[in-house]
Amino acid sequence: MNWQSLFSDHIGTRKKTTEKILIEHGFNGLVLDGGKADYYYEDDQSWTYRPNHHFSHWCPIDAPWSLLVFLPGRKPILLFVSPQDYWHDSPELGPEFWQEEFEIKIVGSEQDAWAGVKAFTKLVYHGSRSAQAKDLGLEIQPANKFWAQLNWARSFKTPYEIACLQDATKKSARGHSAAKKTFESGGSERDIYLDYLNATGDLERELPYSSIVCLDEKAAILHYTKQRKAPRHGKVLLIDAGAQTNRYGCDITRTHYQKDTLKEFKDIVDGVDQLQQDICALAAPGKSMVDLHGMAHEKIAALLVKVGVFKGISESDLLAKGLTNTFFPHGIGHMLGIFVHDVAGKQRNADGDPAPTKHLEQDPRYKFLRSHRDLESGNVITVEPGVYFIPMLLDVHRTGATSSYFNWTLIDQLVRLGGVRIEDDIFITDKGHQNLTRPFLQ
Ligand SMILES: [Mn+2]
Repeated sequence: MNWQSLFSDHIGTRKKTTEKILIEHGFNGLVLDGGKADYYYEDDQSWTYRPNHHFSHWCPIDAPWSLLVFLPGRKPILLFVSPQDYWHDSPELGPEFWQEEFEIKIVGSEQDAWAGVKAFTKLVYHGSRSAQAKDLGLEIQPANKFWAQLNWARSFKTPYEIACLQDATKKSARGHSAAKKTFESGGSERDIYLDYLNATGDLERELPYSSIVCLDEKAAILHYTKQRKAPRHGKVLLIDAGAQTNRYGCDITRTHYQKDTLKEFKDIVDGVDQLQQDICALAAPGKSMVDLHGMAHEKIAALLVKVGVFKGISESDLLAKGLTNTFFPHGIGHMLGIFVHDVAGKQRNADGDPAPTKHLEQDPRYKFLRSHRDLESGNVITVEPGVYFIPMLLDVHRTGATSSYFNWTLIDQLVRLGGVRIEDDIFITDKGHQNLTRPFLQ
């Protein structure tokens, strides 16, 4: 992998795109804040640092308190804060592949970094230290369109960004394989998670998002993050865990079962795995996230009828009555990149006009769909259908007009097994798509 040339092209694209946006809005330059290394309230212990997202789009390292200044026609300037301090290790510039693209100025303090932007005028600032930025005369509230345009640019990935996601996926795939083994040998959620981390070689603070490791009924809690020490010997494992490279994170979910798990549940896991791949196969320019989401509901309706969760009702009636929402209450996927739920998912265009599908936010089936975008070459999305047995959502149907369609005897057994989700990351290309996950993890 030639990171240096990939990164050089990536920065070339950033400069070109950003220059155009700055000129359109009458700014001379952009200041991206590396982010704060903040403390817990009244404590001398700090939060896990994470750089600001637009900073990470330009610069792959952790650089608390640092500032990146881009002035069109020049190399971007990195005012890198590296204080003299024998209590803490100072931030480091890290790998060399990116450094040639910047004019790097090492400064001793936050104040010195701010002083480094004083000489310039008409700069726009992105970051959370708006008071300091305002004092220096930086613009902190440009037109909404300005941020929309920067965010939109994030959804067209460069080859460098794809290489980062692939590298992250390789690590995460090692973790997922280890997690499966630990589950099969009867490990607890905690055992499984520690083995996941160990196999990736990364620390928890280096992961892109809080890992979801669920045995059995906990798989029905969409964002369950307890990682219990007990019980062991689960019948089902749902693990949603990623890894990062240069601050780009993959987002992968797998669901595994033991040989003696209830047959209907195993059929649902295999069925979701199949329909997930069928939906991935449709991902291409010209399709939209709304299409893929609708398709998932249709396929889930068919699966639930086939397995016998529903009885005496056709697939089309199931959909018409909104009954698949009970079992698949989230969206088919989202934009992926620096944020796990990346920016611009609901933009229709670069200027940030809302998608014409905005009305779908009122429709229970589409309410939690995080992106309504028409897919274009360069986008990276997740495809993550699921089927869950969530007591809170099922209980609504125990009485009333629709109750007789539900096979409660079976459902009560399935509730103990939680749910299923299968998630891959998909890169949309001119010709269709490339699955970024499956080459490394089945
Ligand atoms: Mn996801």
